[in-house]
Amino acid sequence: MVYTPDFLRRLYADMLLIRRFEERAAQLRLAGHIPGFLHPSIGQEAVAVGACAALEPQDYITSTHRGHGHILARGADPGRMYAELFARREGYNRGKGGSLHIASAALGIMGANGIVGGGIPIAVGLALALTVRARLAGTGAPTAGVAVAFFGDGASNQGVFHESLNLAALWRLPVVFICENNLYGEFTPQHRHQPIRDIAGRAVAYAMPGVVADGNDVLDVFRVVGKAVTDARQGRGPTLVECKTYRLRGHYEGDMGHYRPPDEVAAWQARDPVVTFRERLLAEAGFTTADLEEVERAVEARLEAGVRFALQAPRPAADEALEDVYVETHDGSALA
Ligand SMILES: Cc1ncc(C[n+]2csc(CCOP(=O)(O)OP(=O)(O)O)c2C)c(N)n1
Repeated sequence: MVYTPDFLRRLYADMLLIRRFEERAAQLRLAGHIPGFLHPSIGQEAVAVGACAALEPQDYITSTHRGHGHILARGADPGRMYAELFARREGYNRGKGGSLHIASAALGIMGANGIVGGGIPIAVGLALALTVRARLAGTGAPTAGVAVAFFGDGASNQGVFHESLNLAALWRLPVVFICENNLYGEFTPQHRHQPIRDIAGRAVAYAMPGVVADGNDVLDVFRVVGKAVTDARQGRGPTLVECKTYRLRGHYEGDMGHYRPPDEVAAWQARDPVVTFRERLLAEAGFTTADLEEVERAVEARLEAGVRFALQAPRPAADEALEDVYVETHDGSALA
């Protein structure tokens, strides 16, 4: 497959945006601007960017506690994301979601989720809604869009993962399950919590395709997820995609990662998805250093403006705490 320079540039810019966004967020947290935990996805940028590049505006995603990358790859504004991390009113969820719970219906981001596995059944529900919507529209298309659930290797041990795959396969729903196997669930290596290597193999139990992608290669992720998305869009049902990758930082910002062998970390650092893609663009795609420096300056400028915007944004008032938590009924009383 031949990709246009614009497309390749966009993939690089999006991966770099995620990398620098999170590096900056870690500094801002140390400086006291971010309450609560941060779970960086540094090292996993190729999964978010490759997968979201295969989606269209009408599609939906659900995300996890490690969700900044998915949300940025879906087109979120870094300023509004920083505002959310800083608990400011201009954030995507008026400062009440924080790092772990960013949602934007306008961007098709139906929630990052602090509950491990929590986004998987939501994506199945979205996929069902998309098929119902297509039927009501009467266009004859099998679906009005595709839903994608991002989750980790640890989440694939949750009961809800199995229930969701079962129902999605049974009803041939337009959903793509993307497992980011970064080899650890919190501080536990994969071989200590699963008797398998390839999580994609779990698809067999639900009679759906299970495919492995190189999660550190943005073009491989795009290719594999692209096929799964096309299948879902054309009514052929769900796919389980496993992206083999690695988180280069701790489970949360501040975790020093002493449970990991240094040679393992070094081996994956040598396969850094942002650095290796940059090298490929220079060696194989005709980009010059000056081209990429221009992209890098634009990313820095966007983030700089985003931080300034968020630092100036107002904080919510205490009495706003329960707004948007309960649905108002016709007479204004709250539904529990
Ligand atoms: C239902 C539930 N159980 C346990 C936790 C605590 N917890 C937070 S992150 C995590 C590990 C998740 O691992 P994985 O799904 O592989 O995602 P990763 O952190 O590797 O991105 C756990 C157990 C939780 N948040 N929710």
